[in-house]
Amino acid sequence: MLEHQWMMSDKSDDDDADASVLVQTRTKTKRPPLYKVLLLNDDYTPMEFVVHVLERFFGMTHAQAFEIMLTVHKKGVAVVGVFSHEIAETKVGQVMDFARRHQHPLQCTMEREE
Ligand code: TYC
Repeated sequence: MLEHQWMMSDKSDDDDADASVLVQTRTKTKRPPLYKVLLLNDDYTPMEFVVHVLERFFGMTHAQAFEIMLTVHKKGVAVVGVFSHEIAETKVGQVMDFARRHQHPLQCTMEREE
């Protein structure tokens, strides 16, 4: 019985500063960042090829694709779409792979939106 005396005098186990205190925290849900997919101009990729890329991978009509292609041709670069990181990476990969397979130097990149 003497061995159990310490249990009665030990007060360090049930103070008000213990782990059973629950704190309500705010649920702050930040939306994930978006990424711009950019098409770059060059001197060699045929205009028709760029138009085809924009129709095929970015769902543009022929008229939309032609307009964006001309913007890139004149200004050097244009945003061709805004996507999640994963979708943007996929689009860039698809365009780069398609251009390489056709031996065109067309460049496509992505950039995080502000
Ligand atoms: N500048 C190219 C030409 O004159 C056409 C072109 C347009 C190339 C857009 C790339 O992203 C591009 N043939």
